[in-house]
Amino acid sequence: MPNLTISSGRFISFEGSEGSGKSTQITRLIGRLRHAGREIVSTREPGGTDLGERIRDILLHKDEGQGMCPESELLLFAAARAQLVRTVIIPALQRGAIVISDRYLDSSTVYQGAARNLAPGPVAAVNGFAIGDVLPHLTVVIDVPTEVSLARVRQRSAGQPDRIEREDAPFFKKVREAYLQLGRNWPQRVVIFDGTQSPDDIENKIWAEVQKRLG
Ligand code: T5A
Repeated sequence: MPNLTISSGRFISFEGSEGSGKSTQITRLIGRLRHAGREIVSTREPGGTDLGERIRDILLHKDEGQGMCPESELLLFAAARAQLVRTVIIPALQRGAIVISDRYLDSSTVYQGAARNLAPGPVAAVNGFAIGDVLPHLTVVIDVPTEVSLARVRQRSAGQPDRIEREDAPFFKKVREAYLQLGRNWPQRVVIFDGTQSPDDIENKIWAEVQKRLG
């Protein structure tokens, strides 16, 4: 949990495979929270700062990112995260805002750890160095079968997938399994939602969980 000096705010991260419906649900949750009169800071990973957006470009789109080794990939995601935590997330939590992040440390645990097969110890150490003690109060994982995820991405990317979207189905099956495992390992923080339900149903379930857990 975030430390005492920033405990007045609330921090929610969204996780899940490509196309699982994170952005859709983040937009809906923000609408509900704004209606309730709270300051909302919405951000994404990799990105959310000038530096982070440059790193995002290298990680996902630029030619320089082709052939990147998993270790470099882990460290670049962590560099973007470290900047985001210190310049955006901590100040917002200190103001008492609700921070909503589209992906956070769990993405590195799952993509670079489980799917790229980097050892859990170093991945956790790098994650810890990047975030300090700023853990989300609630992590929403939206789970969809890999075939659904890939079909949605194919439809959206229209033949121009980014570097990670070009990975094969076994890679994304590992991603899905690792998220489900996170839900089993960290039930106090990580809640899994069935992303094959209608957007309205998922929205209502997430809202109920947010109210229950964050008050
Ligand atoms: N990454 C990231 C790492 O490897 N390590 C890290 O540490 C971090 C931080 C980031 C990439 O970087 C990797 C993971 C990723 O590969 P990104 O561009 O930010 O990628 O994209 P994603 O996070 O993958 O998000 P997407 O935009 O692909 O998907 P969303 O946000 O999950 O899905 P959304 O809401 O855009 O919906 C996708 C489509 O599905 C429909 C929507 O209308 C849309 O068309 N949809 C539904 N359809 C039916 N039923 C529902 N319930 C639906 N909900 C949405």
